[in-house]
Amino acid sequence: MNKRDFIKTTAAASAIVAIPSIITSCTSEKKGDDDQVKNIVSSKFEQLELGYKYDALEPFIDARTMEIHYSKHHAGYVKKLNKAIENHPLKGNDIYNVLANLKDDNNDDFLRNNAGGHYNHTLFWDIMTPHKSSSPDSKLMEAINSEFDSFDNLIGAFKKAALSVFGSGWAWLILNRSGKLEITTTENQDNPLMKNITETNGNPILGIDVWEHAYYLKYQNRRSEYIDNFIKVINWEKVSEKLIL
Ligand code: MN3
Repeated sequence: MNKRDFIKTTAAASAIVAIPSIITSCTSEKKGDDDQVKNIVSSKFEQLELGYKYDALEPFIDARTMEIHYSKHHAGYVKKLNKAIENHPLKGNDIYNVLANLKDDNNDDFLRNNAGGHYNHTLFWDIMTPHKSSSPDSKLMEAINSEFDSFDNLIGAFKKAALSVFGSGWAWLILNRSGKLEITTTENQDNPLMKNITETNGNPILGIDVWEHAYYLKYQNRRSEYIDNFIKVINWEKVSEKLIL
C-alpha cells in the first residue's frame, strides 16, 4: 500500500474517532476519595481563553469586533448551551458527542444553535493568529495539492464558498469521511460534525464565520474584503495540527 492509499484508508476511520484537543468542554472532577470511582462529570461547558488580545489581529480583524464577538456572541452561546443541555438526554456528553447526536428536529434546535455556536467559535479563535509567517506543513500541503492541485486553488475555492453562503453561516475546510479534504458550507451555527443534520460530514480543520456580526462593524457589506483579510491571519500551523490522518 503506498502512502497515499494508506492515508485514505486510515483517515476514514480516524476521522470518526479522532478527538482534536481544541475544546475541553466537559470537566471531570473527583469529589473526594469515596467518590473517586464515580468520576463525577460536570456538564458545564466553558469558553476557552482567547490566545491573543482583542487588537492583535488589527488591521485585518478589528479590536471592537473581536471584543463583541468573543465576549458577547460566543459567551452568549456558551451560556445558552449550558441551559439547553440541562434537561436534554445528551447531558454529560462532550461537545463532539453532542454535535454528532443532535437530531434534525425542532426539539433539538435550541441545543443545536448553541452547541454549534460554541464549537464553531472555539475553532475560529484557534485558527487565527497575529503572526503572519505560518504556512501549511508538508502533510497538509500534500493533501491540498492532492485535492485542489495548488494552495492558491484551495484559497480560491474557500473564498468562493464563503461568498456563496446566503445569510448567516460558515464555510469550512474539512477532512471528510473518505479521508479527503473538502470545502463545504453550513447555515446558521450548523457544522459538519452534525452528522444527522448536514449533508457533508467530517472534521473541520478551518472555518470562517460569515455572519454579519463577524465583519459588519469594519467591512459593512464588503464580505469579500473581510474574507481576503481573514485569510491573511489564518494560523496554518494550527490548521495543519488538526489534520489528523
Ligand atoms: Mn460569530
